[in-house]
Amino acid sequence: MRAVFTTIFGLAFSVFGSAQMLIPAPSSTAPGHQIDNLSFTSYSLSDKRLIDEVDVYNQFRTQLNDTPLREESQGDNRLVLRYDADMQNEAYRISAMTGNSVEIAGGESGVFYGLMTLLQWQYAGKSGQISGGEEMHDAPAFAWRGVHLDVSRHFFPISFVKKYIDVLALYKMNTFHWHLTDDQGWRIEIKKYPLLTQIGSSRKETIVDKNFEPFVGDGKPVSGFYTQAEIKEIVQYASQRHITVVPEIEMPGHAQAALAAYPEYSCRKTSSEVLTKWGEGYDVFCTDEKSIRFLEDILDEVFALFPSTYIHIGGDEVSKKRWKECPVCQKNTKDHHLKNEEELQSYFIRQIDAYITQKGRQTIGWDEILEGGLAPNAAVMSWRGVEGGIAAARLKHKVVMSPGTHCYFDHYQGNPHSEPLAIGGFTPVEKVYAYKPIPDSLHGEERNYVQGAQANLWTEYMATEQHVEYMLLPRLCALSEVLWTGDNRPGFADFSKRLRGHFDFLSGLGYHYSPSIFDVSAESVVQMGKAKVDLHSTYSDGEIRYWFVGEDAKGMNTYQGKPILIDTNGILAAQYFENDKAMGHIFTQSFLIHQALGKSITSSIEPSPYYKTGGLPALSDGKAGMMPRVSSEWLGWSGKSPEITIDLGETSSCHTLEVYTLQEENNWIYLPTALEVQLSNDGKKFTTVGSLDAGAVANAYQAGNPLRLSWSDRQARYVKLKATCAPKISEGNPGSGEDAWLFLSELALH
Ligand code: TNX
Repeated sequence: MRAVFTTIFGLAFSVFGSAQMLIPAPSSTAPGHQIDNLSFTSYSLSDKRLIDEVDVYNQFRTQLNDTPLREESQGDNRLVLRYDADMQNEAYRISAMTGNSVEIAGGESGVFYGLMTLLQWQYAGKSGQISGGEEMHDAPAFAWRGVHLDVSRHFFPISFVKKYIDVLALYKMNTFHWHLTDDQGWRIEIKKYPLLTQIGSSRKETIVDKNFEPFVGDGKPVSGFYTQAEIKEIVQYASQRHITVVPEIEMPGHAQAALAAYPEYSCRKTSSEVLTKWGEGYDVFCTDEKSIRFLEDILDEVFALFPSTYIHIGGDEVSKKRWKECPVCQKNTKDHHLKNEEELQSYFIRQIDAYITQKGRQTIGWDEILEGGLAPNAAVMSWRGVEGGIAAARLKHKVVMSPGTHCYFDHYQGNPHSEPLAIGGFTPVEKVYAYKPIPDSLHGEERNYVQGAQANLWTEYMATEQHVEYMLLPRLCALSEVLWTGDNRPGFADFSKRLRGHFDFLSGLGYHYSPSIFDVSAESVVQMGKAKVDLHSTYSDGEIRYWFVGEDAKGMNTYQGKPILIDTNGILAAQYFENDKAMGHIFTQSFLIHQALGKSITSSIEPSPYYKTGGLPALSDGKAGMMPRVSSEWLGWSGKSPEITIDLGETSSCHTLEVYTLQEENNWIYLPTALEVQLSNDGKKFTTVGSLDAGAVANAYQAGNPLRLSWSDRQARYVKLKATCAPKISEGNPGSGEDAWLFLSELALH
């Protein structure tokens, strides 16, 4: 009966129409015995231990308002589960049997994954019940299929941690990285050091949005931690779902909550407070013996709670400020012939690594642990890009990839103008799907060191459970296919079709998700003084509707696939609809129609390569930067004052230049300290017609609105703007001593 297996590309899916719904896509299927429907009433087990698997499966059935299966050793419509000793741990096979019964055979974890497949097969289809007709053979591409959760920045109760683990299991992830400690809160009970939670788990308030300077707090004290009993419960819960919980205890940095409780393990021995704003504190663990022993004691309790081989010890973003001033740390540096604080960090981590190794476990840390020399047994989690991972693999150390570019689920997943506030970045589901965990620059043996990848959910900007789910889903689905199906995955177009059935499936299970995949995107070009806009949506079953904000009389139009012509200032809005139901967020883009639209622009100084998407033409493309800032809409100059010239191509009359600029001092972006407009007919001799000094700029600036320079009507072919960048950032401000940035998005001439 076992026919020739085909890879996912050559499947006869259309014949049976079942595996279409599965995420991650199975590695191979072959036509099998046909069954008429997948509505089982009973199960039978070849091994008593499999009852754990059935319990989880039944729990999902109950949540989906279906009745749990009961045990029955014979009969039709039966689910037969058995271990197959010849199969790899995570592999499974599903085959149809006579009498509408189905058998799942698999390795130790494989049977469970087979059940998760079956569950999707039964409930993630559009119409509920689907008939199956394939024999499926499935196994993962990668061993580390991870998702992390930061419970320090915002605390989440164990009920939510369980719900989170459930959805990881549904998508066959096998590692839950629990970020339990950080500057903003210590969340794990340690019996030997009760103050860690008595003091370290509470902070007096939390920063509101991004109000760093001046600081705005919400004035609300918060606290929360997990007792050891609760932690055991979670470890057990995860294990029943074939998920390993990897605990993270941050050291030597990100330790301010711990040091608020036990300042004797800091360099200055003075008490600091649990941090109330995001970012990292200066207070880190001292490198003295006493502090190392303290951490070893903590690790002893961690070993007892978590059976995981890997223990994550953080190691990221360690401020070296205190170590530089600390006599003990400086003595350590000298005594151990260390060159600098990076080597001192390595000295610290090596001792912890030795302890973890001695206890039969393995260290994993963020890629900073490479600095100053990698500890002998440590694995590396590469987050600052993939370079750390590449370096570690070349040193023959195991690696988990988690680069910010593809794996940071705290980044925006749609247009920031319509998404809830996030830390920044842009990581839509399509980008996650495109991720390749093994970098091309690794060859042969080196490639085997890459264990897999992991999504990170840092919760600075996720205060609620719903918001965490929104950031996780559906990006989790994409990452699960990257890691499970690997290079055999069938592509984003196919994935996005399968994903459709999962939205209702996830809602049915009570999860929130981001609908950003339904959002409309736009591309525009300028032609003959007008903007021509094309709209696009991922799905095409429904239609895109568009309208102009504030012009209700025009009402909604259905986009017909032909460019929309815009010849007056306005805000274009668009949204994707299916059966009259709005699906994604509303897309908006403000268009400015003016005399310099599409005209050639030159600058005495090119914008910085970091902020020049679209290049100088972006200054005359009709698109003003909107709030919050999206990098692609702005050009930036660092510490430089450009002279920008617009060539209108012919002499024409003008009277106003509107300059779209930006003030975001937290991000080192300052208003220009002077603006001057000059006109010319020949491009050589320029006459000044308007200017604003620093005071006038500051007075006139309103976020989202332009600065206006006007003069009485003049004929000119060339219009020059001289923009003076602010001086170096002054003391006491973020980025003090660094060059200030000047940002421009549009120069609108009238
Ligand atoms: C960097 S990723 C951090 C975290 C922050 C995160 C925000 C890493 C190892 N450290 O402390 O929460 O950026 O994206």
